[in-house]
Amino acid sequence: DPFSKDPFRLPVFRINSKKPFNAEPPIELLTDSYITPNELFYVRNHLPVPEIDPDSHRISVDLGDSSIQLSLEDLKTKFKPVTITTTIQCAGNRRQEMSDFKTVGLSWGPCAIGTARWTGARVRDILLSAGFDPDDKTIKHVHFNGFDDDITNTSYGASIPKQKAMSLDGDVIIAYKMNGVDIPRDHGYPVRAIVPGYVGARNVKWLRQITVGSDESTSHWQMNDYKAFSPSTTFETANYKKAPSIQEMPVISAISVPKPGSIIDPEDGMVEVKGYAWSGGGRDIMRVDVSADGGNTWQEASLTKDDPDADDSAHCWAWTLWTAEVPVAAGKVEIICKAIDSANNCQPEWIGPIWNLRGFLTNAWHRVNVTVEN
Ligand code: MTE
Ligand code: MO
Repeated sequence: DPFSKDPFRLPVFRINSKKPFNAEPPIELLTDSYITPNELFYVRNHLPVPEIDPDSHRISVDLGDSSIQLSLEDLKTKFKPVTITTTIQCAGNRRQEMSDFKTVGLSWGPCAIGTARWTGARVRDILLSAGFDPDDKTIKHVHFNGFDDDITNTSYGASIPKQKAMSLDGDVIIAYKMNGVDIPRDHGYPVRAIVPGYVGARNVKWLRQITVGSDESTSHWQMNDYKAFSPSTTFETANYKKAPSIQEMPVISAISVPKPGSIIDPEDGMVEVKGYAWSGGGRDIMRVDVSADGGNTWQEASLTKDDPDADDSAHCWAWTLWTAEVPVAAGKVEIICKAIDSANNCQPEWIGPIWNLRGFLTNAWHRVNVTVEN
């Protein structure tokens, strides 16, 4: 069993797949704290968790005509450490809502998302120290390869635009700490790429190699996965070559309290609703609206954000937690939330127009059905 060396996980996880391990924390715990505890951070593995000896592990930076090997010690001592607080979200978060229709993929609820403080070295600094010429116009992508292999000995890999990797405030780092401690094995021990504001899939765990190229990574996960299609595209007509890779993520929000199916005893006709909101690309959340009457009236939520002095970033990479007091009538009630980001992007009302056969990027208004007592 190639998965026999996988680490221990908390039993509270909602497991979507055991081998490889894919699990999300329960919704009622997700927004309990601004920073997601490491042991509650969702796990999305495509392959067995590799066993890596931190002393002998080397990250190979291959630039075609030159190459350097970095030990963990090199990474920690030769580059200025930076700490970046970012939310990471899987492209399949909330896929379950699309599965009324035909989709392929793990049936994620709304908790394939989490926020952590990551400490590491900037990819920009690493590439420059390896002799990379940022003005080389032939290079357009930076590739990351992991240490986790499949049966054909191909490892997990992904790439991001050079622009993002080399930008001073793109905050792409090779992290060796997650919330101040060694990164847990499930999350990439000893080192992983952190690509803030981008889809989870580019945050390559168990990093063993950084390369550059004129094209995107040829990895299966860059070429034939993590691409969205029109609602009318079928498995027969899906053209993966033509479809662009998902990179920056759209605006999303979700309700964490109350839980679907709850029976609520309101206080003075009001119910407290909580949740998260996030947008990709470093965009902040400007507003969250909550309704319990089908969208006739909306309450503005109060927002909790990251401490702006906590790290070196000029952007808002991390989520906003929110709370709203919403008037409710007795009976069956649907509570709805929607967020607006700093580019005034809003969420679509329902999943119909954004449905895609892979079930990616579910960011429609989030709806929770409850019963309100008299
Ligand atoms: N990196 C490697 N090496 N192998 C993987 O399977 N999964 C990716 C990404 N990096 C993956 C990986 C996907 S799809 C996501 S959503 C995130 O890691 C999940 O990170 P987490 O498990 O720390 O939450
Ligand atoms: Mo993912």
